[in-house]
Amino acid sequence: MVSAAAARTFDLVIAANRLPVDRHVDPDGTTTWRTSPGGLVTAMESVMHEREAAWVGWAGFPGEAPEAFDDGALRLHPVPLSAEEVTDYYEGFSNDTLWPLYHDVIVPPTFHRSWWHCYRAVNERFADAVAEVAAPGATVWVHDYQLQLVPALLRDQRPDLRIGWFDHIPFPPVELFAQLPWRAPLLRGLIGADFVGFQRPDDARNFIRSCRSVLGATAKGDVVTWQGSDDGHPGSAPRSVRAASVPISIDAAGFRELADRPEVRERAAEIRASLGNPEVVLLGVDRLDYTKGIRHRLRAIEELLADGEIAPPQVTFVQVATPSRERVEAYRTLREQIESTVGRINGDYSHLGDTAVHYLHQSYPREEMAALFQVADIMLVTPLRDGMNLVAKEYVTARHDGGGALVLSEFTGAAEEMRAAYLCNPHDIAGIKETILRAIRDDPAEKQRRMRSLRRRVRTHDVQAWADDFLAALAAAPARPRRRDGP
Ligand code: ADQ
Repeated sequence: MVSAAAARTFDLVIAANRLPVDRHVDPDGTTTWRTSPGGLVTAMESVMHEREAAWVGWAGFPGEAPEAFDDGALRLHPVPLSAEEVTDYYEGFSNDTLWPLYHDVIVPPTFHRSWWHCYRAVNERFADAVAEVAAPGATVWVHDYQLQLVPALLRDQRPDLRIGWFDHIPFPPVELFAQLPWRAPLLRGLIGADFVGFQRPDDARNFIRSCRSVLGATAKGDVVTWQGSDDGHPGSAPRSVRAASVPISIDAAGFRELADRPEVRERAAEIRASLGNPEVVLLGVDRLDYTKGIRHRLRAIEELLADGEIAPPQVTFVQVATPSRERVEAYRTLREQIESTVGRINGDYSHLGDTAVHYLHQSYPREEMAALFQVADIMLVTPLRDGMNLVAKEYVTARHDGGGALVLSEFTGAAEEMRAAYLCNPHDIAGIKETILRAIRDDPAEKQRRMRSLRRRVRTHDVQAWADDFLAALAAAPARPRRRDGP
């Protein structure tokens, strides 16, 4: 169902689970929309300027969707979700089936047929909404695991469109993907695209192997060809799709400028003083998610305290854990585990005025995040599995003073590019401990050399480059784009 206001059509259409704005209702009942902070919005702004573009997504609250409206040059098309759909499509199939399955089954995925039916219905609604607003021959960029059926559903209605899909999270090895009862329709959904982009080359390879093994498709290089099917289901026509890695990044210039502001530097000094001016501040910043390895990290910190290798007030650990998906059981359990572990560690190793672990379960403005990064002598980014991890890129960018050190899990997309970090296996507690100590004790010149190299990488591969590379690959697909350094 699309409102009459949707009669305008656009050459570029973005489809993502969420719109790039959040609704705020003031006490007097007036509604305002504020741009949500985040890399995707910035990246899209940079590709959408000078182009008429529309963004199709959920407005973030259940029930009837508002009419389409303009946000600057961007036309926003809210897609409605009922409360039941939020539970079944979003919290259920997206976050309790696909999310754990695509992150190495760190917790067991839940399979419910009713969730799948709902996921399909919501994907159909998104495809219909995009079909309404896309101009003839338009480019459509679909984002992420919540909308994997959209490419084929859209292709069936609108064969004239150029359709791309980008996967922000890992794509699992076929041995895990094959567990999914709906593996075939999901892949058929994706191969409706002309180009599918992934964070790492391994993710693209996993996708190609799944297409071969599950659908019997053939692959030549990074192009998958499927002969189609006569079963009449969505996405039955023969297709060729190219799959390659296009790693996402941050708005490096913007974040550097933010971190350089006098008020941010002053705030950093204030935070350091409030921690008692320790010699070494260790920092973790993550959404409170079981993929982020927070429990393993705390275990390593607890053992370092027990071994007497680190102790407050000289060394202190700050863990920022952003509230996340609190209606999903696995996330509630994780929060309890983490908070009881932090309580135990502080009970055993803190003294009055000297806290071993500072734990903050809150969201902060960008300025505060930049100040925190500047305080961190050692940044701990140790997910068990992560599509990319933008925190690692934000950290090195914020430390343009030349200081700091990054401890980075091998199982992040970021590790593929950020080889100069102190890499570790996040499952290996002894290994994390050793890597943290090495990062603390290494020669300052060696640390600076590593940080310089990391900053250069992020500066030259920023979010603008990511968006440009994706769109160039989409325009040329299934051939490779004519760029030397493109995906
Ligand atoms: P996420 O899993 O959300 O993203 P990440 O890439 O680290 O993970 O991005 C988190 C963002 O939230 C960062 O910009 C960070 O600064 C911000 N943030 C974290 N804690 C915050 C807090 N307390 N207050 C305010 N801001 C906070 C998914 C995938 C990743 C992939 C991204 C982008 O899981 O692997 O890198 O999408 O593709």
